[in-house]
Amino acid sequence: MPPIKRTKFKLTPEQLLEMFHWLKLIRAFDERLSVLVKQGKVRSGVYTGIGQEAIIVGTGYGLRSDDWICPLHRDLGAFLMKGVEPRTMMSQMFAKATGLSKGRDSALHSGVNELGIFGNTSMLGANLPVAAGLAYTMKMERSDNVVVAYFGEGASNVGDFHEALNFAGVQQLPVVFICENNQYAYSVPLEKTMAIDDVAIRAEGYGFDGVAINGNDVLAVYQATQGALARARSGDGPTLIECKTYRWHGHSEHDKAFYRTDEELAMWKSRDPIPTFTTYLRARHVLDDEKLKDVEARVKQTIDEAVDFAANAPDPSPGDAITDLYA
Ligand SMILES: Cc1ncc(C[n+]2csc(CCOP(=O)(O)OP(=O)(O)O)c2C)c(N)n1
Repeated sequence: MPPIKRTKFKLTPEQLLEMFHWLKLIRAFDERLSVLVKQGKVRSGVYTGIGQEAIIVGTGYGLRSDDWICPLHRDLGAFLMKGVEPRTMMSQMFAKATGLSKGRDSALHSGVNELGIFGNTSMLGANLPVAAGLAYTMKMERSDNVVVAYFGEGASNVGDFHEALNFAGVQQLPVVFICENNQYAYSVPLEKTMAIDDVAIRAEGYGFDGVAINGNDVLAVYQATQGALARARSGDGPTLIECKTYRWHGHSEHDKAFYRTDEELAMWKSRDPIPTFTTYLRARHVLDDEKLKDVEARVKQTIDEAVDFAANAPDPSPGDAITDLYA
């Protein structure tokens, strides 16, 4: 048998194709949601991450099932990668009884303990001290699990971010902080919220490494994450990875994003992570027309099935409103 060709990160052609499938699936999930919002089918605010998928795939690929993630509002793809079925995620967005929180929240605050997904709250950055706390537990239990915590550059300006990084640095916690720097915090551009160019340099103030990378390059994100995970697992503490990217849609689907220019959007669309990776895979003979068609057909089938399932799923029953309470 000929030797398996691998990338320098030891990814086989099958694994590269799997990453490609994830990119396409997460893009398609968000794109369909965007349409469904306009059709009035979604009972939640929708904050798509279209254009930012390489960050979710590059960080999520290769995470262990007993690692934890702390996602924020724009990270629905991270739920999928960590094992939530697309039909369950779609049900969640439709606020159906088959969703994660059984139709009892505005869709964005659920977690799944069994899958290692910590539900976030609406307060920006509040997931980061929680991530540090989770990582502290892992350290106390002497496990080699890691927490991956996501946040936007806007969230890096709130106090919680700084407290979390400080604690993680002091305690050398197994946590990887992933900044999705998409250039805007709602309508506010980066230069109006920070006097520095790179969020990554904030890590230095807390005694650990920060690196700024191209967040639209899935392999660059994967490589940086793998290094950070290895350090965290071996007790060498946290890392901050700032992924430079751009969100194509408004802050949420109800935001027309008039605060930015068409030229700026076009420039970032030319850096779309999916065609870039497609070209790479074709050049390495990992992807051809037939395989591309196959991936696209599977993605469409998955999304169609998820929407069908969610649309036909039962609504929550009023009697369930007070079940699953802790007190
Ligand atoms: C503490 C706090 N302040 C303000 C808000 C309102 N808010 C929600 S999302 C958002 C912008 C977030 O920007 P960023 O952190 O860069 O993430 P992005 O949405 O760009 O992914 C703001 C200001 C909030 N939810 N919490």
